[in-house]
Amino acid sequence: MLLHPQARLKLRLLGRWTHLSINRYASNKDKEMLKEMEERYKKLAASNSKSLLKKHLTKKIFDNLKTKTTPKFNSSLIHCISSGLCHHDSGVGLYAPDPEAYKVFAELFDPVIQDYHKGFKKEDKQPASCFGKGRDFENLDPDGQFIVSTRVRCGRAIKGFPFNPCLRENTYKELESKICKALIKLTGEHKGIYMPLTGMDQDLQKKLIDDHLLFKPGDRFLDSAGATRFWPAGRGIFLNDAKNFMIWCNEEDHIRIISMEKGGDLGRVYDRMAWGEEALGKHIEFNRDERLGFLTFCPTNLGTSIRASVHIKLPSLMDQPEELKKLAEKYRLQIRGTTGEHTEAVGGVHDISNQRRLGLTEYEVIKEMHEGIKGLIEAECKAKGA
Ligand code: ADP
Ligand code: DAR
Repeated sequence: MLLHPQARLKLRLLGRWTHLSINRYASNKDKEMLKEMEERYKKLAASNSKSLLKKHLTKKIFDNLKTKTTPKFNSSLIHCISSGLCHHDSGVGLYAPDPEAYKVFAELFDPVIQDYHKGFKKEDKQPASCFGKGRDFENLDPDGQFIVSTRVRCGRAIKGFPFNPCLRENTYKELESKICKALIKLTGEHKGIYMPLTGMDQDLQKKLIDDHLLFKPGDRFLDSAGATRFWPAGRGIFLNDAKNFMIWCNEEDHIRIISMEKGGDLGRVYDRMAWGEEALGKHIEFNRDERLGFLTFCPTNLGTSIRASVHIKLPSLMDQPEELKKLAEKYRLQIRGTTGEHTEAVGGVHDISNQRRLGLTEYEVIKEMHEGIKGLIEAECKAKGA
């Protein structure tokens, strides 16, 4: 049975997630792999994909980068673009296999970063962290008319470690062990328990996912990016006693720090995440770049790496998709479905969050999202009254 080309490529690329180097391209196998990457690139270039990879990976840049590798982890271009080559419906289609990739493949990363983060140019620099105070952000929906729940998360990488395509089973477990040693030191409202995915009861895993607490397995974009190998080794979730603070271990990033609760109290949810990040940072050295801020696997999460979202019902606005799209652009908001990225809304509940994470302080990111949601609620009330 002939494998579908995409599956064949994925198996070949994933099957060979060894560290390719320039001289290894000299071997026949790697010449064949380079040829296959070029064929897949041509298909993407000829497709009607709307991904940022397609938009910014010109033939000139492709030829300049196709045999480059990163010095410490020997990552190559295929490690960066495999997901976008496999999935033309990607929004971005590009990941960094290790921290150095942002410099070695800057010719591709910089235009994608500038586009996604709405103008962060290659000469720009992430401002110093400034979390501010959550109390500055009042609850936008104290009567609970629109906002079902609020969530604020950030991603963190542990200094010295590469990202998914370069991780082996033992390094996933080493990362998990480092993270767990820090988690047991959390106190107060952040105190809780760590549950590894390995051996987790399937009903418990489904409940945690259904309650939006735990990540879903098998994301096809992450799979093709080499981010699901050795699953579920080294993956897990830390949950505090009140079930409103979570830490994800080795999903897409080494660490995701998440605060979430019913209702619209953004300030309280934000403070809980910020204090959790500060507490964890006392025991783990996060990887923060001078120019790009906190480094992450995906360039969309660089800088503050903060995504602040509401699950919200805006029935009148949802009936005017063009108006909603214009407002989302005006307020720099991203609209996702109920169960996260690349999903549809269920029961009229959308996940709406800030788009920009880089080029702003943490406080400014939350302020931008807070003002955006406020604007959407005002527009909804106007549309309802119309
Ligand atoms: P992220 O990249 O921030 O983790 P995803 O889109 O992958 O975001 O969503 C992860 C999970 O978080 C999904 O189950 C999604 O439904 C849930 N989620 C996101 N925002 C909210 C929110 N405001 N309230 C409840 N669940 C949320
Ligand atoms: N699915 C990829 C990722 C885009 C950004 N979201 C992340 N990193 N979870 C895409 O290109 O659509």
